[in-house]
Amino acid sequence: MTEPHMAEGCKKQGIIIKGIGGFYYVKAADALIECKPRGIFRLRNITPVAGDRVILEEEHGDLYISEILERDNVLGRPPVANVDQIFIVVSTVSPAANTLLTDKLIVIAEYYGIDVSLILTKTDLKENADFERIYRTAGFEVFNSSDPESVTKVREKLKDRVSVFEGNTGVGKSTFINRMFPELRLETGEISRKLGRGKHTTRAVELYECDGGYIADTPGFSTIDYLNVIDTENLDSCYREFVPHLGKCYYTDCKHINEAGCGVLEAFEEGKIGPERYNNYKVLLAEIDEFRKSRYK
Ligand SMILES: Nc1nc2c(ncn2[C@@H]2O[C@H](COP(=O)(O)OP(=O)(O)OP(=O)(O)O)[C@@H](O)[C@H]2O)c(=O)[nH]1
Ligand SMILES: [Mg+2]
Ligand SMILES: [Zn+2]
Repeated sequence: MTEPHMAEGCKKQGIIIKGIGGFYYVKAADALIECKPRGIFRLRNITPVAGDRVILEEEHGDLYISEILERDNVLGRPPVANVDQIFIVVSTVSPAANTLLTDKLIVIAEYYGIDVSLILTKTDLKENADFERIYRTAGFEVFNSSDPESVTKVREKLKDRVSVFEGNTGVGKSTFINRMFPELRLETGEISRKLGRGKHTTRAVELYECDGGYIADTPGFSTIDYLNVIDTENLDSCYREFVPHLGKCYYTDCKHINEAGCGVLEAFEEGKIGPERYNNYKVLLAEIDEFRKSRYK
């Protein structure tokens, strides 16, 4: 640990809550400190992000970010570091639930080994039993916003952890967080108005302290990110219901499309892997393949 008072000045450790226009807001002990990073980060092309655990050092009376502690993980656009768990929020209407987009967000979480659960919203307007079934069968916890206990159950999972809420604009991320923590009064918006402006209501990532942990409301995550993270070699291991069958394939580099002796296809034919997720896997595999070829040829 750092000494509270050192010869060259004061050092503190904290966590970046948000970054705006080159300034960072760092929560250290009970204080919220506005500061800038040392110039060395720019020289090394390193950008501190929300969720980073950092060391602050005093220089000429001001505190600067002098060190970024090793990250457990860092999610892409918008960037957040050291994420313990992800809630993917999906609405039944405006916008309608889309399993392909959902899978693109899920595979990133699976790739990094981050806990991931789903929240289905706007079920008061329309239900989507298929969506719930598809993801429960695949092994995910799916919370339904109409279930009176959903708010309590999700809130219990937030304790002492850094949790990120992601999903398409207008699905109700901020609304759901407000239901758990009304005191945050996050801005929410009418979808039609937002689409008209072409803007997200939530504009930047910000971490909020809650129950000993932090939650990040985000303006949605880019579903393009998965292309930069995942390769055709490891997509299968990001489909959790495939994992018990992966060792059974005859070919070690099996892609589970039409190969003989494929354990995944066998499980699919036996109904152990659902058709929606399996079809999405094939679409993602083709997209990744296309992307890699166009980039490396
Ligand atoms: N009927 C109904 N409306 C909801 C529900 N959740 C959210 N909404 C409405 O959907 C609109 C968008 O909600 P937001 O919470 O702003 O959505 P968001 O996901 O935070 O959107 P961005 O910040 O743009 O990413 C608002 O008008 C909400 O009132 C729900 O469960 N039921
Ligand atoms: Mg929002
Ligand atoms: Zn196979």
